[in-house]
Amino acid sequence: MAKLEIITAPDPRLKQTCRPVERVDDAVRRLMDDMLETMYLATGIGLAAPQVGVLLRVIVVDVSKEGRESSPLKMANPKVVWRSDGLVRYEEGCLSVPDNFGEVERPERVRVGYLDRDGAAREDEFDGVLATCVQHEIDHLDGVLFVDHLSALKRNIIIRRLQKARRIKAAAE
Ligand code: GNR
Ligand code: NI
Repeated sequence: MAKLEIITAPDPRLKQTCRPVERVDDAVRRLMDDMLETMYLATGIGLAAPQVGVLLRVIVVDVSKEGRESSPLKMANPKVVWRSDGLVRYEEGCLSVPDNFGEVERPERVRVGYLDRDGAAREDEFDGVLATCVQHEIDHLDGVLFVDHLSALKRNIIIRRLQKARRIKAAAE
């Protein structure tokens, strides 16, 4: 497995609609495995392919607590096929929007269709933080970041902070 570089906003690649995986082949399996390693090293609970610059509909998720047995999910072409009427608010962060957080309201439960690491079609229902995380990752595949769910005011504050952080980093190089 290999560690990949995580790209941060504002980057045009994070705003693209990703294309579906045609077949879960060895290259897709390797991408899934590398993404999971990258996510663990960054101590994230999910990661979408565009965050490592690959514009394919692939996500990985593992919300298990540190030290507990891990339960990674690797999905190609994930799609929400059912969402609950009930909504929950959750404080979200994103590895591509470092050091910024905001409360996002999303369906409390979702049912998701996807292809697993063996290319088999599956459907699973998620709740709790897993439901929030899977929806956050699927958003990435359509070029949507959690800041896009915030008010324009909050979004602009975060975008300006990111641009400033980038300027400071560029000046130091
Ligand atoms: O690590 C992450 N934590 C998180 C917290 C609340 C809601 C969503 C997330 S996903 C995020 C990793 C990430 O950026 N995935 O795209
Ligand atoms: Ni994210």
